[in-house]
Amino acid sequence: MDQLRIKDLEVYAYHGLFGAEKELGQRFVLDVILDYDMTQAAKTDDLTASIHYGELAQDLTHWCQEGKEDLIETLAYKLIDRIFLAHPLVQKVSLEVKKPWAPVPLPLETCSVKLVRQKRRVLIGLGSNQGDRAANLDAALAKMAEQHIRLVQASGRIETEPWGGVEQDPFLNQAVEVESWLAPQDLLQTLLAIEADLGRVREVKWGPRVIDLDILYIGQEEIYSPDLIVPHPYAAERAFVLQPLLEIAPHFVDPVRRKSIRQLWEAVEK
Ligand code: PH2
Ligand code: MG
Ligand code: MG
Repeated sequence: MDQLRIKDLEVYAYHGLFGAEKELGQRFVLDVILDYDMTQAAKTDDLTASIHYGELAQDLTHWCQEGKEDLIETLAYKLIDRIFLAHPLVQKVSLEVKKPWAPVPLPLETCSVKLVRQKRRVLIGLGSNQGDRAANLDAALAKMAEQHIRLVQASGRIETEPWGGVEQDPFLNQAVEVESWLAPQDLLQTLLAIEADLGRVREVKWGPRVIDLDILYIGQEEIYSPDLIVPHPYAAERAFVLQPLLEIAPHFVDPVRRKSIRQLWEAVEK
């Protein structure tokens, strides 16, 4: 992908764990690389189709001087967030924050952290079978939008019989495609926090719930970790997942089963 880079922008700011750092301030040096397609700007010679590096440098300077974080990790994370919000065409941000005057009494050149975040397309399954189900799905989508999760497509909502053997009320299910720069674990934690916010308590496995937000697919990525498995391990066995997915992503190919949503839907028990 094409890249815009601002190398070693120096900013005087007040981040640090120690009181003296927050009072006296020190030098911070930013090395930022933005990935986005520059074809349109190059062919039209039009800056509005690209990003003005002078303005970006000004913005980074202001954003860096706005707060006082303990950690350069926090500073980098917040700066990346600001960049993605300000420039929707950016697909990936790599940001190194260096602190050459870090309070370490040893002969080093600089201490730094580098964070890299990229936008991903994610398919999420929503379900509710307690309370006002439609209002619960609405509230979950509204909260996702507040949390760096941009809605791209939404299926209609369908009423489904409970799957999994627990006797309970019928569900309202939906699937959405979203775009987010949150790393997969961060996205999972964000969705779990939204579930908790909406009053979900975890009692019975596969039991009744106010809201359930499941990561079904993250592009073609495969993740096997103790708290997150992607693609969702039961996606292919659940008509209540596949039917709404069929509406928004019929040709999406499950990277593990190597079948399209349409093929999975045709094979699932209904
Ligand atoms: N979710 C479950 C268990 N069973 N059945 C339906 N119909 N819809 C669901 O969303 C659902 C379920 C666990 O997440
Ligand atoms: Mg679920
Ligand atoms: Mg779940």
